[in-house]
Amino acid sequence: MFDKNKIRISDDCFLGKSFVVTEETDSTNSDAKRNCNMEEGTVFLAERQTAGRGRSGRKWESESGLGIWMSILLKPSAGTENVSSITLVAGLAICRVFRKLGVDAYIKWPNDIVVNGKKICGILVESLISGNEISVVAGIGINANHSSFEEELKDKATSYFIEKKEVCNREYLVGLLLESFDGYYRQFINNGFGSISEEYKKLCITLGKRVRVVNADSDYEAEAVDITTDGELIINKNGEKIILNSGEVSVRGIYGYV
Ligand code: BT5
Repeated sequence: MFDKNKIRISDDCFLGKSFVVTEETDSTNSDAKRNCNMEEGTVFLAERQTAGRGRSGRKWESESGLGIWMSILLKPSAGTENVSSITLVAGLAICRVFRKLGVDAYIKWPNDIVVNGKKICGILVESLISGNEISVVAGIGINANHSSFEEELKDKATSYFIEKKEVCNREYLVGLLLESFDGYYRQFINNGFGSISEEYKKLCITLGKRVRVVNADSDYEAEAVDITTDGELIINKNGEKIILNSGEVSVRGIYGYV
């Protein structure tokens, strides 16, 4: 079982002031939403999610004991229009931690971390408003110690264990993630996404790629060319410049998953 007492974070890290760890839950994002009256920075972790969620109602496979299924409760005072950038802030923070540990990670805009063309981590940011307070839940799913995946995921998912060929110390990784997220999140709150967008772009594997853009009422190919200072993706569709907000679309690779 995940041991919260083994998580090491510095005193000035405002994330992870308290932890709620459960053996089984439907979704840690739902746990965080149900407990949005708790203090900012509370972290919800579960060994197993029975209804782990991806974006747009997709399912997130959350096998018992093998992953880091975690949600962080945030209470930004910034307007709701900034909420979608938090997905990107989390992605950058996570990508940096993997790289620090020697895992060759990149960000697939907006919410995936990929290694060798496969997904090691997905991020689901959700928000809710109660009274005049906005709560944002940053849900992070990391495949830590999977040695294989079921048929449906085996071509597009990977894990820390598969990539590094060593067991992932999940408590250690959670500590690093919270420290990293804390730093980038503060920068974002104080100076906006523009202050970290150049760093994001360097690690964004989507840029320069031909992508398929899929949303509720369209499906087309385009070239991913840039990221705005608000974290939107700029694409070129046959000479037409289109700006995509992360909440609206799914961007897929033409040749494989990335
Ligand atoms: C995501 O959605 O990638 C967001 C995943 C967020 C999961 C965390 S876990 C803690 C918190 N609690 C929750 O309930 N959720 C968050 P999306 O981009 O829509 O990707 C979903 C797709 O990823 C699925 O349709 C599968 O193809 C694939 N997938 C599902 N489980 C996966 C896994 N464990 N590893 C890699 N890919 C997976």
